[in-house]
Amino acid sequence: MSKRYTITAALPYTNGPIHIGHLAGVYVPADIYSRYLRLKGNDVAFICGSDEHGVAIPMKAKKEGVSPQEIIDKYHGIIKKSFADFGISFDNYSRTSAEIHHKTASDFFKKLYEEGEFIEEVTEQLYDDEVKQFLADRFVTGTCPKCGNEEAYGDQCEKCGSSLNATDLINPKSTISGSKPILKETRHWFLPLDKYESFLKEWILEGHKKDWKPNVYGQVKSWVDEGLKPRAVTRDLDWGIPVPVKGAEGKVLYVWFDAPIGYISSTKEWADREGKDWEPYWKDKETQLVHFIGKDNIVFHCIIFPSMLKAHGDFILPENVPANEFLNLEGNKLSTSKNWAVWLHEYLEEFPEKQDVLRYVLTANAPETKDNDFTWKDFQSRNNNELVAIFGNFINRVVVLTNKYYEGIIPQPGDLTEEDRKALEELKAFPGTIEASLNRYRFREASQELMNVARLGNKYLADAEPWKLIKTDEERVKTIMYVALQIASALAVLSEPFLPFTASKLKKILNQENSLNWNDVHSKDVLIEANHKINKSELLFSKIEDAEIEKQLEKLEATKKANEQANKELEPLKDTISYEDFSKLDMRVGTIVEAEKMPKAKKLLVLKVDTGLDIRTIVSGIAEHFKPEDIIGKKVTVLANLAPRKLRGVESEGMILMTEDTEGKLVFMNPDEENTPNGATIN
Ligand code: B3M
Ligand code: ZN
Repeated sequence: MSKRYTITAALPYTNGPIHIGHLAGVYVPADIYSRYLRLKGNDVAFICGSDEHGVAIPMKAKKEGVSPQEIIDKYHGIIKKSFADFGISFDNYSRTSAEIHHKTASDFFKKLYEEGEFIEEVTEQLYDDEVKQFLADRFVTGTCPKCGNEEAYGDQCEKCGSSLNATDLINPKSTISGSKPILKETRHWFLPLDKYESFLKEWILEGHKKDWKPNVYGQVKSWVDEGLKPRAVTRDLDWGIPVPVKGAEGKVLYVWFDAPIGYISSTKEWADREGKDWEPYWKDKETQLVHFIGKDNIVFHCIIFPSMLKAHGDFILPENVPANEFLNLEGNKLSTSKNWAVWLHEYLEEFPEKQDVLRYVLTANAPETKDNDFTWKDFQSRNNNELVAIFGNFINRVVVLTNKYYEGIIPQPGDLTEEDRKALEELKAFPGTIEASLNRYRFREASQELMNVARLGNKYLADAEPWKLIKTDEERVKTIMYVALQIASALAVLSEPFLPFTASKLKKILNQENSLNWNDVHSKDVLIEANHKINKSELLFSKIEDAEIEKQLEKLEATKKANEQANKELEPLKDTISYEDFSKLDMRVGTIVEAEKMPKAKKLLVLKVDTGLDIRTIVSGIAEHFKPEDIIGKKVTVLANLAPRKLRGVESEGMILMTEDTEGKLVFMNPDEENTPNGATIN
């Protein structure tokens, strides 16, 4: 029976591009689910958009020295393109800066305001007196009162997932000026979450004990058990949706108030465009609403947004919120600021047309029940040993043999043997098996069941050995190839949610582009008919070589080094000296005129340096960083009155001044090449 579904995927903040963690945690599973539901003939609205409000945006703008509008335009474009490139099949991808969203969110607030659902209160909030600004959310960090994490934000601790008020933080610190905030009075509107405790208990804790994921259920339970507090839904900020109430000038809606309403506005935008009615997707009790999110968003989707929906009264509540845990990369937490990530736009440059490989690996290893690790080795081996060796190999054999024996025309089968029947029966069971996993949001399991369809095909062919039989029993081979082609055709349908690019290629190869849906694989005896002509073989997957993986690992290694360098503690300041002390140093501009390696010393070069006063010998420990021939002619700074000393028997008469770059490589403190003559002093 066809049902109506509204599937939402968390709205990404437009303060940076997206990486594999986003894809694995939210967008790939949401996409698999939506594609699967459509293939089952359901009515699906798969909804997303950019989250363009909140403190994250002006903060990023400040960092890049541009306006918030430029930031959201830039990243909205990049993110939207990444989703399209990876085949994330949103029915609509909107943005919260859209007019329709401002109006929808504003109306939502007004209704709650008019119905007296908010508490209006003047309270003391954190204020940065240096920059004259109230501090909330990411404008303030401090120690989490629940878990002790010293980098908790003013609205949430990302370590323990707690939802916080800025004033809960211990030792708060402004992220704008670094100063310690003072308390200052300001008027705000609060949603009294405590009023919704019994509703949440009944709806989630009693109603969804069995069907919600334990991580989601557990988080909700611990918050509700601790007792909920009123939560401010407005902010003193100049970026966001203005609070639509008299006397609220200069205030905007809290980003987590407006963002989830973005799901509704995006649905409206889609319906307007498609000539549909948006309301059943959000108001009809028969509609199944499912939110795909990461674990740090659980409180907002399971407590705050449902309380808002409940207060409003017109809307349905989510049927499920299958939040995922986090993905790590090579053992470390993914991090935008540390550049510890595989960025989607970069991946596609390095692995063009391998979107499905990444989709598959992220699904097969999805962080469903615990945090998981993405490694490039695993990526390579899943590609080479599963996609190439199992899926690709089966299809290739079937297609090549059909072309070779029958010029691509599917042969008429003879009587089916016991083995044939068994294989076809097993095949018919797969939609049900995969479905059972998908319906429980077990995408890893589902992806392995899909691979089992290809395994079934490989085993069938390996047992039947048509390539041998062709010499002795041509009639039997016709039946074998016919059966194998049924399996190939089923794969083209069942793989579509997981590997959409591959499925479409495969359908082209089978010359079967728009015919079958999910249930047909179970109910039809014939998926692809005798006498139908298929096309030539094309490679679905290709092997990934060690060198490609090495390259990725080296890239990460370089990132790690750069981070270490950036984090390196600066050397503490030395004791104060007088000007007299300083004036004792005789530093001069010089030019390296000769350079050679010191025999049997790895680190030392013997240099001849023209100091303007003389040409002298200086032994310098830079041999691991420079080749002698590359530095001849180089302008350098020389400490010329350093007492001479012998190094490996060579008297060194001075010192070349050096520093280190961000990667730890030595660099010369070299003066302007052209306009500083040798012998010029440095004061
Ligand atoms: N913008 C995503 C995040 O926490 C946040 C989701 C909003 S969903 C309504 O990165
Ligand atoms: Zn915490």
